[in-house]
Amino acid sequence: MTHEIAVIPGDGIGSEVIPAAIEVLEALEVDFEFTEAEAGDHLLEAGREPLPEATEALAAEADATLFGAAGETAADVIIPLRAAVDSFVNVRPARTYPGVDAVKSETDLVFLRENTEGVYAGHEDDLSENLSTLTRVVTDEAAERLAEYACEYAPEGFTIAHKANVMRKTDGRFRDAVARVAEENDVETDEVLIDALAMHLVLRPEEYDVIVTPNLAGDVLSDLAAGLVGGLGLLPSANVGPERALFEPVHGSAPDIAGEGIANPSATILSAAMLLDYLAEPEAAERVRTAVEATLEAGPRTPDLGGEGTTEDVTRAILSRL
Ligand code: GGG
Repeated sequence: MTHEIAVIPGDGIGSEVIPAAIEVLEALEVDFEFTEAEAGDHLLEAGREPLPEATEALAAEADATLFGAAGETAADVIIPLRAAVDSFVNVRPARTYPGVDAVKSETDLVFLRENTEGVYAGHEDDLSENLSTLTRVVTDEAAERLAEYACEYAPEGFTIAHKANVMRKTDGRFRDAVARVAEENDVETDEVLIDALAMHLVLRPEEYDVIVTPNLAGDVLSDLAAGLVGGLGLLPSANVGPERALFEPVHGSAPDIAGEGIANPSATILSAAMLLDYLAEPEAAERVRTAVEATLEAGPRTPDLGGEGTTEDVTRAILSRL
C-alpha cells in the first residue's frame, strides 16, 4: 500500500529539517508518494497568499501531512492547515534522552492540547486606534472530542490543566466537559491550575504524565517542557483528526539560525516516526526512534545540544543507524 504524504516545509529551518525527515522515510521499506507544496512568510513577501488553496487541499486529501515550520504567518498557515485535517488534538510528547543534558532528567510528559479554539480561534479585532480585543471560544463539543481521545490515549488516567478559578465560564466549561467524559469512560483524572502547573513542571515534572490542556496553555507549557529536556530540537508533534493527521516539530522557523545548516532535525524525524505509527507502520516507527535515540546518545549533535554537528551530519548518522 502506498501512503500519500503532503510535504509542506514552510519557513526558515522548516526547509532544512523536512528534507532530512523525508530522507529517513525514503530509507525505510515503506511505500510513500510525497507531494510537496508551499506555504509561509516567503509567499506573503512575494505578494502571494501565505497558504495557497492548493496546499490546503493537498493536506485535506493526503493520508498524512509533514509540516516544517511557520514564521510570522503562523496564524494564516498552521492553524488553517490543522483545520484542513480536522485536527482536534495536538499530541506533544516531551521526554529526556540518554546523552542529552536536561534540566530535569525525570521528565516524560505528553501534552494533549485542544487544537481548534480557545484564544487561537481567530476572533481578534482592533476596535479603535488604541483598543484591541480577542474572543476566547470554548465549546463542549471541542472539549469532549479532546477528552474522548485522552481517554483512549491514557486509560490509566490524566491531568486536566485549566484556569477555571479566573476564566470561570470558558475554562470552567473546558474542565467540566473533559472531567465529565472521563467519568463516563471510567478514566481517572486530577486537575491543576495552569500557573501552578508551570511551577510544578519546573520543580517536579516526574509527578506528571499525560496533561490535557486548552490550546494556548498547551502551546506554552510544551515549550516549557522542551526547556526541561534539552530544547525545542527534541519535541515532535502530531495534529490528529478523525481521518487525517498532520505532523510537525514543535519548534518554529528559528530565523536566527535559518540557512546555516545547523538546525537539529531530531524533532522533525521524531514527528516522522509519529506519522509512521499513525499509518500503522509501528516497526518502521520504532526503527526511526531507535536510530534518533542512538544518535542523540553517541552524536554527532547540533549546536543547540552543545555539539558542532550540522543538520546533514546528524541526518547521515541517523540514516546509518536505521
Ligand atoms: N512547527 C510548529 C511551528 O511552526 N510553530 C510556530 C508557531 O507559532 N506555532 C503555534 C502553534 O503551534 O500553535
